[in-house]
Amino acid sequence: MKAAADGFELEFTKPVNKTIAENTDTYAMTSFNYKYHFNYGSPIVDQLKGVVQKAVVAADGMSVRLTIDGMRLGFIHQLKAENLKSKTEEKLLHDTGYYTLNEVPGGVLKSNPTESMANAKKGIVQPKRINEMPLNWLNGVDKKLVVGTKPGLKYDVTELVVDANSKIELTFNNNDDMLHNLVITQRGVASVDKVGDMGAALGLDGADQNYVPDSDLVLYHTGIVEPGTAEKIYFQTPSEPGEYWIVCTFPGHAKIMRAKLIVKESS
Ligand SMILES: [Cu+2]
Repeated sequence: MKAAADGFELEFTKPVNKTIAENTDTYAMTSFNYKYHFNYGSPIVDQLKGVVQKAVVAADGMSVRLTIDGMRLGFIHQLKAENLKSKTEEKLLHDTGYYTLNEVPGGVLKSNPTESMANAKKGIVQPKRINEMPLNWLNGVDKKLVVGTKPGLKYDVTELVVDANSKIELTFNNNDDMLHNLVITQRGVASVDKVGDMGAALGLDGADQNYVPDSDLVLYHTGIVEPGTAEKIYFQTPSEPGEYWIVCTFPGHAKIMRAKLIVKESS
């Protein structure tokens, strides 16, 4: 794995299957950093997905040149190619590569920013919206939850029960014909009331931040989910058991559109 100004070049020991290698969906790139430098096992922070725009296979099939949006200097880049095979149908011995990008050939990084990076530049950073499973969840998720919507400003659940400190994948399906989001708030009904009020105060100017107020009372959230679409978020449940809330902070919805998230002492 070698860095280029706008992507990576992958070299192989055997010619690759051209059809698979030319498909950009074969590759997944994520960049991240560690919270504390040089400390193995330190938490991963600032994880961001890149977008593979182009994959060009060399004539001899021994290398692939990827053009990728979202590369970042100073970050560790993880590149996965789980389904890549050789011409003779063998899988890769190591399907994941890591590269710390401190500099690029030519000196100037030419990788285009992704949409989330462009938003970050505009000052909209929403670190509590985590759409990719954190790389350090080595054993995957503890529980998968699915929440849908119903006409009349309703989620299709009134109550969800989870263990404290568990790793959750939550899929929010908006089957309704209106815009909605899903915000998890701090313990207690006073917290959800306050977050609702703050969301309402953002008014229609809140679109850039998905109508989610910037507050410690917000634990995790999705973006605004369009009718007929879905969004997945990942979060670790609080360590303190109790009644937390799920609320839609789209203007006018917060008073009615709620569900309870009951956190139990972990078993
Ligand atoms: Cu709503």
